[in-house]
Amino acid sequence: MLDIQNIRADFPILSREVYRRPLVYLDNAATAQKPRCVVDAMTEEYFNANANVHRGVHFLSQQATDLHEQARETVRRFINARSTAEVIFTRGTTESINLVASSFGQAFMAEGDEVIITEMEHHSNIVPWQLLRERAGIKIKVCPITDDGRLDIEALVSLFTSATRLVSVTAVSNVLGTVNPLKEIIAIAHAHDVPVLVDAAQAAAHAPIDVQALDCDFLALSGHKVYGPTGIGVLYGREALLEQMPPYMGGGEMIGKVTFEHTTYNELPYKFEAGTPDYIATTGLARAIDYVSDLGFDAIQAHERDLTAYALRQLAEIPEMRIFGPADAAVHDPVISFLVGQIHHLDLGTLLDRLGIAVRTGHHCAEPLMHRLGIEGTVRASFALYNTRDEVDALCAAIRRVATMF
Ligand code: C6P
Repeated sequence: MLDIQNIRADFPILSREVYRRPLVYLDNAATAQKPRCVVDAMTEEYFNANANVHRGVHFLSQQATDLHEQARETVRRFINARSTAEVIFTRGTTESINLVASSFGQAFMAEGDEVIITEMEHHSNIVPWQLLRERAGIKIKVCPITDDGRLDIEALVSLFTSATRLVSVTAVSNVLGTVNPLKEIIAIAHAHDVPVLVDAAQAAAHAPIDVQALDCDFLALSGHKVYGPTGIGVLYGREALLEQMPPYMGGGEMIGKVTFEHTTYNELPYKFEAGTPDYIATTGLARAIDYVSDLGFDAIQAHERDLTAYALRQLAEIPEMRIFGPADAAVHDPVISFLVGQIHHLDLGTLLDRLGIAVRTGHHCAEPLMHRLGIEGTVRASFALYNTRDEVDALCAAIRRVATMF
């Protein structure tokens, strides 16, 4: 069991007020709040060990490099990659997917080749493939979802052709909360000799990731959604594939030897890490991973599942409530999208904010999914390990109060 009150004390922002009301922060799918230890680790490095990494022979540079590479090892353990060569630091999930679209696309995709994505993808897993389509003439195939917000696996199977080169799928929908059956999807793709990229942006804070057990070929995540700093993310890639892919960006760090005529590239993972990395953020990310790992995913999942099931039940009792996504809490991460009667999502979100409740409104960077659902947007409440049933109650009471105004 998590000791939530103690945990909340680790997150100073949770005790602030907005509009003279206690903050109820339910926008964790957009970004999670940070425990003090993450910010402290970064401050400590800035004040005591700040120097550029991989470049200097001096003491501080060695120390900063050690911290940076230890962080890589922490990430490796967190996702169970075989080697740190498979752990590339990026700015976040968006950059990780762009890296694959660009570099994998250049190495393995030509005109007429196909990538399969799904109807529930975030724009970050749609637009990079459209850019590749413009550049290289690839085709994008879209796996539909069922009416209750799950992937239509039969339809997915029928999308494979001899031209399919990659499946790129989210682990968890940032709108519907749907937890996708990744192992099944990956097994289907591999049966066609097609690699799979997993967008784990919404998954990483809620369940353990094991890239070897999943057998995925690429996996992208963002530090800021796992209680870590902004501006840092990870791309896991299978070494054999990464070896065959060209660099994404050119510059310092990613090179072996440079002449005006020719440049050789650094070994993995540095081949994909041009320029000074955000080594302070990697320290923060490692500390966040330690924090989550110390609490343990068993306890985190038990708490968040309870919260999700409770929230689904309580919300469903509100008159004219429409919840999108699976009703089954077992395949539902703590992300709940809803609409109430004819109230516009923006109005509802704005009035909830005035009552101290932070939720997200709009299309959630998933416009094609909104089209599929036949709506413009939703209100989205998303929970983290520090949220409580009392906060769910506060949300429901506030929704009821707003509904009476309309
Ligand atoms: N979703 C949300 O409020 P970045 O911005 O690179 O850290 O993550 C992009 C991203 C990719 N995939 C999924 C499934 C996501 O949910 C996100 C980020 C946030 O839903 C911000 S739009």
